[in-house]
Amino acid sequence: MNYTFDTICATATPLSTGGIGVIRVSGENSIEIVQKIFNKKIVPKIINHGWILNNGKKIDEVIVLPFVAPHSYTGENVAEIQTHGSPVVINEILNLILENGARLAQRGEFTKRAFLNHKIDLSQAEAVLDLINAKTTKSAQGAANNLSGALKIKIEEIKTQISDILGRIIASLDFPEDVAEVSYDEIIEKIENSIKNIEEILKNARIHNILRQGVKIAVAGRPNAGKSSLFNALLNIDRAIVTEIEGTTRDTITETLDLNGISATLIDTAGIRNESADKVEKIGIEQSKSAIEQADVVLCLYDGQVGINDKDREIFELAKNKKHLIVCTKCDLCPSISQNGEISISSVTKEGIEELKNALYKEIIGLNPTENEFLTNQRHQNCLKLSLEALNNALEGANQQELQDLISIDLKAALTNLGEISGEVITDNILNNIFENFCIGK
Ligand SMILES: Nc1nc2c(ncn2[C@@H]2O[C@H](COP(=O)(O)OP(=O)(O)O)[C@@H](O)[C@H]2O)c(=O)[nH]1
Ligand SMILES: [Mg+2]
Repeated sequence: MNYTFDTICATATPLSTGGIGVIRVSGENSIEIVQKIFNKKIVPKIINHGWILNNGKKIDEVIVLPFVAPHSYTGENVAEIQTHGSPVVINEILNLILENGARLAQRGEFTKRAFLNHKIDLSQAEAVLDLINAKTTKSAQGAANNLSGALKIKIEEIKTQISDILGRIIASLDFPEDVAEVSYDEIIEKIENSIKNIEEILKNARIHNILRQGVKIAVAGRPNAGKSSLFNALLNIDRAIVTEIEGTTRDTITETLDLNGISATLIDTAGIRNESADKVEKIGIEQSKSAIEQADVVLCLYDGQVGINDKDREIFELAKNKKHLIVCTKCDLCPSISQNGEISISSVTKEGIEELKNALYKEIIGLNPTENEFLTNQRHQNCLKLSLEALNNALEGANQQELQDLISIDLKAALTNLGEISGEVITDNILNNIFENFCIGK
């Protein structure tokens, strides 16, 4: 692939008022270009303090950090300018840099160059994006691990296992006189081992998808069951939504909470006012229906003072095809009601709220996440699954003592698919897809 590395620039900080603004310039001429608008000689490897000038007019007092290739984020010459955090100043300096020969960077172009210049592999480039977008500490941690190369190292390990056996098969086929045929037992053992390793990474894929994307939790139940009160108790805020504002047209309200590392969006139904009791029940069911439809997990609430009746069952029925928990509310008013291991809570005394959070976590994740430091995204998972498929074909062939020539074809396919994760085997299309999700300036 041919890439032209002209000089690009962008603001690395949001274009809004702040303490400082950072402008990044990368490419062969980056330092020269910045030199043209800086009032002192830029010395590499030190912090350069001075003024940005426009035709002799002082624009801002700044710090210029020059990085000489290959010792920079992108692997190219880079000049970073720290300005005062004014959008007007940042824009003016950016325009000066553009006038002097740079062009505006595309989304993710700095990180893309870091990848193309072999500073990082593709899984690390994606980790940069994941880290920026992480919603909880846990997903940030996973991204940071990948950034430091955890996934890359693991994939390399599996690739080495496969390459070893593939290399020996090919050698014995090419030089039958000198190299002994590899035994089928050994081929089977090595393939099984690689399969096990890939399955291990994929095992937590669902959990990682949840960590990455978050979950939606509906709070469903009859009017007065205590939904809004629980919503507030879970969020730990005192927002006056227990009684809804009259005339509101939205039928659901959402807020996000960090549920032991999962980004969970809670969905509550809006309050109903000025309606007859019958109509209130009917609207309540409709609203619960709409909240449940949007959710991945449903909390089915009933008023502990009343117990479960047919109207509750009607609502619970709506959630039967989703993950759900039955929750008995207002337990401060009726401590003895809890039945069948259901969770009893009180939004007033906060009794049972922590238990509910733990139960929710378990319900969402299915089991406690094993210590698996590899955060995989959909693209990695697809590559891993394709590789697994090829390995399973190879294993079947080996079990049937097929010609080793044929087995080697599947092993090569398995390697190619793994190579896509790190970006060894990569097309422009895949690259563009990945970097389009970045922000400008990263
Ligand atoms: N004592 C007590 N009252 C509660 C509790 N949860 C809700 N309530 C009361 O029950 C009524 C209905 O609660 P609300 O959360 O608005 O129910 P929603 O219609 O399901 O949203 C309100 O008067 C709340 O103050 C609780 O845990 N303990
Ligand atoms: Mg309510």
